[in-house]
Amino acid sequence: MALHDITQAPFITEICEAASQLWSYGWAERNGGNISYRLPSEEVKQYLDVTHVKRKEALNFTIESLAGEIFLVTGSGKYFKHLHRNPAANLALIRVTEDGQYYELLWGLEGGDLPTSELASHLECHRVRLAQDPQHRVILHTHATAISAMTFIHELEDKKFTKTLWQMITECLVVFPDGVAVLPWMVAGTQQLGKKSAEKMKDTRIVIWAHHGIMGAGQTIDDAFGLVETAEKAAAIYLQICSTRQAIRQSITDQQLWELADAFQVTPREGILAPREVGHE
Ligand code: 2HA
Ligand code: ZN
Repeated sequence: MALHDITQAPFITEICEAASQLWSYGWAERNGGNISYRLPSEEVKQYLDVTHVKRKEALNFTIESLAGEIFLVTGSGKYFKHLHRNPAANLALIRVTEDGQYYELLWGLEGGDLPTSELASHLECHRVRLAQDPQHRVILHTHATAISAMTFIHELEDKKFTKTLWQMITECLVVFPDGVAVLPWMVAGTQQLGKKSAEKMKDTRIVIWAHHGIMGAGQTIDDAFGLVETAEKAAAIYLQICSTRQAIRQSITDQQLWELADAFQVTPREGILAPREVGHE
């Protein structure tokens, strides 16, 4: 079977478009941010001889449950604003080996560079999200401005942070009823950050890294991006309210959030809203 031109593959176009958008939002300064996209091997086979391995590198951790999985990932040190100009230099298609200790480079990184510095976080989060949702495909990390700013003034506690976001715009509870998780500051690119993020991703698809950025998980790039955009919008509103130095006079009440959850048939993460008022069941 003749192979199609991989640079025209929808998965390449999608990741390049997302990177350009993240940059245009101001959330991907310099080489900030990284994306990984799990691809079924049948899809990749239309563009590539997947038996041909360009190089094999140690992961420095073991992740057996992802054995054989193929990921399209952004390269370490690569600028999102330039990704679309040369996908073969800026992206990598990697496959986790059967023992879960190495990755095989199938395509990309033509300059000899490495996959994203946050590979440990990405793979750990994929492992956890996949266990929750077999349709899971994407982990997206970006330096979302308002969310990062909010981590300087808001308590870094999952439930409180979630509730504040839910109260900012109606959309939040509907888009992320599972809430957000927040991690204290940690060194970027470490396995510790990966492990802690993955622990949080058992219960939520959004993990905020204090004074750094945000991670979103989704079934598609749009899905992960949409989560991040929605949380970021709410954070921007929160900051604008704070900057007025006025006391909040009214906001969406817990009872109203329950009504919203009913209307959109979502289940708010437990322990965040006060119990429903009697008579409003
Ligand atoms: O530079 O965003 O977290 C890439 C990053 C590291
Ligand atoms: Zn980052």
